[in-house]
Order: sequence, then C-alpha cells, then structure tokens
Amino acid sequence: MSDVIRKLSELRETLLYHSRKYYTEDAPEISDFEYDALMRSLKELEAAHPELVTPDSPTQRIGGAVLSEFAPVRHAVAMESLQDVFSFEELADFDRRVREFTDAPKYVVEYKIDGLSVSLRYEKGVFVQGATRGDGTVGEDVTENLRTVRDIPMVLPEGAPEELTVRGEVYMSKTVFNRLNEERARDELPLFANPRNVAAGSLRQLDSKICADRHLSIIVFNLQAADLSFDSHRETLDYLASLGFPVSPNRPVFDSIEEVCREISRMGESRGELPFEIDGAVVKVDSLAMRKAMGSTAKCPRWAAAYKYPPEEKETELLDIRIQVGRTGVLTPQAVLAPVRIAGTTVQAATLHNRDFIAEKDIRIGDTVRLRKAGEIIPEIIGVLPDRRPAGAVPFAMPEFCPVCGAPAISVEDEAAVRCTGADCPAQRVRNLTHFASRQAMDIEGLGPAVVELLCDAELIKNPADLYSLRREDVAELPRMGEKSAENLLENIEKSKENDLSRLIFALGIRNVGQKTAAVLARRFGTLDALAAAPAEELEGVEDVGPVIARSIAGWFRDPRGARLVERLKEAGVNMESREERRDDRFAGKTFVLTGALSAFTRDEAAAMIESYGGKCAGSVSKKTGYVVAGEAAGSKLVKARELGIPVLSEEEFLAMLK
Ligand code: 0OX
Repeated sequence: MSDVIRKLSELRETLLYHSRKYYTEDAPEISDFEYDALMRSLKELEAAHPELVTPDSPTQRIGGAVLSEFAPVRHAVAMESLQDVFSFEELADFDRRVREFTDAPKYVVEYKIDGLSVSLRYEKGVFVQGATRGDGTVGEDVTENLRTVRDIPMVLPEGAPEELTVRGEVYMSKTVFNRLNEERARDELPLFANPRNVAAGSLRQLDSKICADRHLSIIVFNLQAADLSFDSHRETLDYLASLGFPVSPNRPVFDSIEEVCREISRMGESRGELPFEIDGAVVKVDSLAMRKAMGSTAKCPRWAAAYKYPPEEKETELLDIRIQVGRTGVLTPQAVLAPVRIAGTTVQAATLHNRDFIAEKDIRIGDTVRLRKAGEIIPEIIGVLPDRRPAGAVPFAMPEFCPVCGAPAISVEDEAAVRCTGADCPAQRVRNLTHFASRQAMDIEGLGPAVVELLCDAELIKNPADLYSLRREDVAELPRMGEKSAENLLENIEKSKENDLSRLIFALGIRNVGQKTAAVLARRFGTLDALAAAPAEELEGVEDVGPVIARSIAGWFRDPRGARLVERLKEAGVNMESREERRDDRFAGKTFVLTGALSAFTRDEAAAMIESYGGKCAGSVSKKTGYVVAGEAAGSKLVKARELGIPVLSEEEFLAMLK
C-alpha cells in the first residue's frame, strides 16, 4: 500500500509541477500528450484505490459537474466595494478623513487585481462553498467552478478554525490569456478583449469542465469571518498565507500618505512585469480596531480606497506603413512601430484601419505617435505629435496597386476601403481558402491558414474546388505533414461534401453574405442552382436582403469564375441542396432571449439558427421565455432570468443544443 501512496503523491506532484510550468511560467517541459498520459495514470491508480483520492488531487480539479443554474448565496458578511480615487490629491483627502479618527494611521498598499471578487467558505478545514460577490449581499454559488482553480486549497492544514470565510480576486493570468487568444486566432474565432471578461465568463459556466480549461488563479486579500482575532490586516494576511492561501507577495506598511503615493507610483511603473492585470492600487488602514471605529458608508468601508491608474500612454516612432490584403481584397494599412513597452507587452504594430483614419489624424511615416492600449490589450494610435515631425514627411497615400499581386487597387464609392481587383491575388486566395475551410463555413478540421499556405505554396490548390482532388501522397510530402495528418485532412475534406447548403453558400465568400444570410438563402432557394439562377430583383425580396446584397450575390454567380467554381464543386460531389425539407423543429414553441457577447457568432447569426430550428427570439425576458443564452458579460436579462427561474444556457451549452 505504501508503494501506491508514494506513486500517487509522486504523480500528483509531477502533474502540479508541469501544470505550473505550462500555465504560470509559460515554459512547458513536456508535451500535452505526455501530460495527458500522466493524468491518465493518476486517474487509473485512483480508480483502483478510491479511498486514496484527495480533494486536492489534480484529477479533482478538472471539472465535470454540470449545473442547470447557480443557486443564490447570501453572504454572512457583506462583500463591500471600494471607494475610487483618481489622483494623489483625492488620496490626501482620504488620509485627512482617516486622521479624523486617529493620529497615526498605518496603511497597507495592495495591487488592485482586475478580476472578480469571490468568497470561499471552509468548514472543519474543508472547502465547502464559493460564491461570487453579486450585489455584495447575495451572490451566486460557483463552488464547482472554484474547485477547478488550482491555487484554492481544498483542505486547510490542521489547526485551522472550525469555520472560516475568506475573500479574494479570481483572475486569468496574462500568460493564460495570451495563450487562449493564440489558440482562438488559430481556430479563427473572435479574440477575447481582456482577461477580466474571460475570467468572469469562465466562472459563470454551468459546465465546470469549461472553467477548468480556462486555468484561473486567485489572490486572497481578506479574512471575512472566523473565530480568530488579529490586531492588524498585515497579520491576517500573514496568517492566510500560512494556511496555504495565495496572498499578494508584497504587502508593505507605511506611516504616511506621501510614502503610500510613492509606492503606488512604483507599483504603476512595474505593472507590466506582473503576471496579472491590475486596474489600480488599494490602500487600507492596517489596524483592525481602527477599521471597526471607522465603519462603512452605504456600500464602502471608510478605511480603504482604490487608486485608479490612468491608462498608460507612450510615444514611439512610426517606422513604416505596411499594407495587408484581406480575404475580400481590402487593403488595410498597418503601422510598423519602433518597439515600445506599454501596459505589460512590447508593441511594434497597430492597425491604422483605413485611409480615412490616417487622413483624419494626419499620420505620416517618420512621425512620433501616441499609443494607448484599448482595454489594456489592443494597441491603438491616438494621434501624432506634429512638433516632432521630421522635415520632408509627406502625407500617406494608399497604394494604387495591390502590394501582393500588383493588380490595380481601387477605392469603392461610399467606402473608406481600398480593394485589390486582382482575381488571382495570392493573398486573397489564401484567405478565401481559409474562409472556405473555417469552422463556421465548411468546417474542415486541420485546414487552417498555415496548411492552406503550404498547399498554395506547393501549387496543389488555387481555389476551393482543388481541395476535392488533392492526392494523399502529395499532401503527405508537405513539410511537417506526414502520412497520418494527410489522411486525416483528406478524410475531413471528404466529410465536408455532406455539409448543408447554407454552409456552402457562406463558404463561397460572396461579399456581404454572412452566416445568417446564407442560412436564409439556403432555406428560401433549396438548391445552389436555384440561387444561382435568381435575378437580383428576386433576391431583393428575400428577408434581410437589400439591393446591395442582392447585386453582390447575382454578380458573383454571373461572373464566369463563380459559375466555374460551382460547376467544379458539383462535379466533385459537394452537396448543393438544403436539407431544410427534413425540417428539424427541435426549438418549436420555444422563445429564446440572447444576452451578452457571444464568441462564435453574432446575435443575428444565433437568432437565424434558432429560427431555422423553428424557435423564436425575443428582446426581453418574461415568464414565457424558454431559454436565456448568456454570453460574456451578460447583464440585467440574466438577472431577470434567474429571478423568474428560466433556464440559462452558456454559449457552449447552446452550441451543444445545436449539434
Ligand atoms: C483587488 C481587491 C479588491 C475588502 C474590503 C473592501 C474591499 N481587486 O485586488 N478588494 C479589496 O478589498 C476589499 N482588496 C483588493 N486587493
């Protein structure tokens, strides 16, 4: 038995070590495959000895519980919020108010982590409940999701009080966030705007496996309730650290507000090096007796203040303006910048959007530009410093020819965009093919931009129809491919022939035809031939299709290249019919309300899908609502749904219903 115990603890330690290497330090030492194999060994060993499973085991942190809703939790001790201050003068006012109660306050300064506040309750040293802050009085029970946060101890060391509640901030580290967005970019999914939103969205997933995959972290900063007494905040933090809670590593104490301000400035300057995002610094009176004497206003304690840093701005040189050519041939100017550190990362590129943006701000190559990070993540040029303009800098003009294929680039009336007119533009070709294969279109797994580029470079494909005559031996010879991947890829391409017509219409990449319009057209016309034959006037009569879209569709099919592509796809055996006849009415009689931001599609697209399954969409929640689909940062509709007891679906669950 002792061998088993030793093996179990070895496996657990190894897994924890590699999980930290991967997620916290961004320096993995083993492959995902090896990690999964270790996890499997641990699972097998635990299955053979269930009595030896510990709540802290990595196998217990991978989620699994799926809830239908989050139960409300009334906080025994209110989770108060902080009064904000925006300048050192306001901080001096705060100090004066504190000094009305005491002559010699001491202050602790902490990072204000940009995440979500939660409470963690322990009974007899075991984690029993975790809740979001909610409105401070009532939050939501997110215990199952919090179990997946590996920094949260599931069991406290011996000697811990019978009952204990702490408060902390759950966050997603910058490393995990960047990794997640890299994966999403690879899968061509919309990127998340900032770590806070993803952390919030993850904690509100009903399926705890999804939350586990997001690898959230926590820093604990307050003892809410326990049968213990301390003199100072600093002491409580030391105690919480001794119980195994992650607390802020630096927790300096100061005698004067001047020193506090200096510390806040220092913290602000080095915020980029922190593993998490902060949106300020928190100043707290250290003495717990003094805190008690000061008490709280309606929502905030009088003994604490949150200093908010202004968004960081930097200046740098605009070295060049490069032009990218998108799928629809739009030329987008990109700023090439002298590298500059801002809000934690080195920035050397930013979009310049279009020629109007450049003209409005009169941005010229050689200029010194002012940069800011929108939402702390995406770099944005705010303007130029005209005084620093070098002699001879000339206004920027968009190129008259496509930088990739050399065909004329023309500006379209009423549009800020300039487009390449080259029918065979390689840049457009790669992007067209990538779009064709993308998840929302023909959904060909394994055919992302990198593979498309390989296939184009090897001149194996030029347009989507070529995909269906690829030969395994040619594909297998490509760099980094091999027999197995080639076989998988060809299998996935073959499978895509069976897709519904709506996917094919969207995949064709007709300008202005998104997923929703594609679905409407497929339903209305039934076959691609019928759609191809429809004149613009007829198309205009279709739901949501105006004259511009109608002309764009009719023009696409009248173009001999479009017609030829359709012919070749047909010859290859790609399905050209809508399966709507076999109408799937799985949502018949159900009304959906969509709230918050969805990541896989726009609300309109989601609404189209619901309608295509016989359901209805409404703008507000009532007793008649069947389901509420809650995306990231859902607000009052979600609250209302909870009040009325209406089932709430996460985006993932909604996707699962569509499958
Ligand atoms: C943070 C943070 C938030 C405790 C009592 C009033 C507010 N986001 O990092 N809140 C608090 O303090 C609470 N401290 C923090 N460090």
